[in-house]
Amino acid sequence: MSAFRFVHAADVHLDSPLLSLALRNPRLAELIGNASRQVFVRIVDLCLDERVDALLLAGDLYDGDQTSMKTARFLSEQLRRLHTAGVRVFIIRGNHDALSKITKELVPPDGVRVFGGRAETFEILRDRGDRPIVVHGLSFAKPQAPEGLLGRYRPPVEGAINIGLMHTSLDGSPGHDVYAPCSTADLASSGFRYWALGHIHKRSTTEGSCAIVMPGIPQGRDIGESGPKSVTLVSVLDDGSFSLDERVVSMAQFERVAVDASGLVTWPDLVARIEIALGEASSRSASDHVVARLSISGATSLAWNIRRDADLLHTEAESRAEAIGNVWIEKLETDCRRPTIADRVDSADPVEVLRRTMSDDIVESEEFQAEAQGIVRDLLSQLPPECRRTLAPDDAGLALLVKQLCEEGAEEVLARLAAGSIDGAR
Ligand SMILES: [Mn+2]
Repeated sequence: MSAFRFVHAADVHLDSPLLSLALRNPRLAELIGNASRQVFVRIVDLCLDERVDALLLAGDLYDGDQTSMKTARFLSEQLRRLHTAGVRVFIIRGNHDALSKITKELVPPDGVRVFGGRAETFEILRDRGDRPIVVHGLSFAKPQAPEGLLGRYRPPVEGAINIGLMHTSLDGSPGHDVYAPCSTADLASSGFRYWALGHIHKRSTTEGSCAIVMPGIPQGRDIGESGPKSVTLVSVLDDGSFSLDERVVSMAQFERVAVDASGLVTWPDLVARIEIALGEASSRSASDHVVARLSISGATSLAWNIRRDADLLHTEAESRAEAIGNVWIEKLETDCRRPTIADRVDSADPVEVLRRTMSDDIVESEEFQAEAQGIVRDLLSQLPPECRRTLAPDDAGLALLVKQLCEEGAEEVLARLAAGSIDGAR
């Protein structure tokens, strides 16, 4: 009895454009820009190293319209490596690479099966006496798939181990478009042994008499796709028993890195604390690179320096990240405040007195509010209507906007005044 082994991946989104405007660092943009290809090479390497029988790709292999001949050529080269090693490839198309969308494609080598817009089955020839393996698949014909697809699949083949590929948003999550909706309960009772799913970029697995696996995107593209990313190495025995092995393949992982600046009084101490946090994120990382979104918070007398010199701190963080190696700063967010009276700061501090005067006496007054609202109204009238509606949808929205702008303005003024007086602390 020999095991049938395969790798299941989905949502590779080859050569997808960079989503994050924060990737302004050209070297970081290059790293993330090439990562989808490098990760696909890793997936192929994994198939060859593990000598698997097949690779299953459950949709959105291409990102869509941007697909160029270079992408097609790259993919063709990689598929050929698998073909040469005798690894079969099963591909379905998802909403990004629906059959109607991808026209510039090279003829795949033998052994690569791209399922069409009608459900098909494919039996894998095995040694005598081995239980048959039947692979089922169905591609998105068009980018939209509002109806569930499960009913269109062929029934499971009796006596065989049935494996299905499906691109689906499952039960869906609020606020997201629905693609081929389907419940895990329906999949579990379908008589299939393994469902190789794609579409949702976050990994999830359900094990039991039917294994339902959503491997997630193998390489995150922005902070919304944070953490290590993986594919699944599956081994199935003739008695139907399965083993699922998550294999991290991501080149770079996005991570939120929090730095608590509470109590810090000198700039070098702050930089040192940032370096420690980045070093820890790097040691925790399962990928080669960490792309960090630094978030600095807490009550510190450096709050105003941080606010005024955020660009300098960003550069400091980048330089520390570079010293650690394979660590990048995607963005630096700061939400620090000066220690308040409760934190035992001298309430006679003139800057503190000025802050209270601005926030309690001036900004709160009706005359000031009326005048500020007039200025903001004038500015808004010069913006396109859609911007106006987003910024201030109604009178209450306008009042809120003015309040926020005043608070930020007051903090800016104070930051400049206060940081000037304690620059010596750096
Ligand atoms: Mn999709």
